[in-house]
Amino acid sequence: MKIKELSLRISAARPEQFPPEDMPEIAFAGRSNVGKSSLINLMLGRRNFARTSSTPGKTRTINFYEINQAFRFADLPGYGYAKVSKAMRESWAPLMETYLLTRPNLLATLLLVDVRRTPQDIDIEMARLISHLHRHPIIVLTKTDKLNQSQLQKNKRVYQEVAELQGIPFISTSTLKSRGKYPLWDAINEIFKQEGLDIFVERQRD
Ligand SMILES: Nc1nc2c(ncn2[C@@H]2O[C@H](COP(=O)(O)OP(=O)(O)OP(=O)(O)O)[C@@H](O)[C@H]2O)c(=O)[nH]1
Ligand SMILES: [Mg+2]
Repeated sequence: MKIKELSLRISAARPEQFPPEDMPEIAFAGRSNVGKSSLINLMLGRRNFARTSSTPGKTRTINFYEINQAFRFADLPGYGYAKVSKAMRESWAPLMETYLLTRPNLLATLLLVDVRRTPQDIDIEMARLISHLHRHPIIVLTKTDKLNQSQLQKNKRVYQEVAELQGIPFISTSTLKSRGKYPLWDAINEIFKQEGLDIFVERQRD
C-alpha cells in the first residue's frame, strides 16, 4: 500500500481515551527531545504532521496517528527530561505504563536514543523492559548527522553492544539527512509479515 490516508486519531491524555484496539500499533518511545515526532514525519513523508519542538518535554499525551485505516503510530511522551523530571514522571508515567504494559494491539516498539549520548541507565532500563514485554523491539539511533564518521562508528559500536545484549535489532537514522527511513520501513514490513498481517507499505517518493 501507499500511504494515502493519514490522520491524528486522538491525542490521549488518559488511558480511557486510547482508540479501540482494532488495529496494530507501532510505538515511538525515547527520551524527551530525542526526535520521535521528527522520525514519524520522516517515515510518513510529511514535514509537519507530528508536532516537533525544540523545547524538550512538550508532548504530554500519546498521539495516535492512523495510516490508511490499517495501522497506527503511537507517539509517546518523552521520558527523562531532568528539569521537569518529577512532575513529568507523575504526569506521563501512568499513561506510558498503561500503554506499554497493557496495550494488546501494540505490535512493535521503537526505542529512540540520541547517538551523541552514551546509553543512560534509563535507556538500558527501557531496552530491557521492551525486549521482555514486546515481541518486536527495535533500537533506533537518532541525529547521526551530528557526529563525524569516527565518532559515529564509535558510538554505534556501543549501542550495538547494548542492542545485542538484549537481542534487539538497531537502525541508524537522521531526519535532517533523510537517513534510515527505508531500513525502518523494511523492518516494520517484515514484522507485519511475521505476524501474518496483510500490510505492506511501499516506498513513496518524498
Ligand atoms: N540534526 C538533527 N536534529 C534532529 C533530528 N531529529 C530531530 N531533530 C531535532 O531535535 C529536536 C526535537 O525533535 P522532536 O522530534 O520534537 O523530538 P521528540 O522526541 O518528539 O520530543 P518530545 O515530544 O519533547 O519528547 C527538534 O529541534 C528537531 O528538529 C536529526 O536527525 N538531526
Ligand atoms: Mg514529540
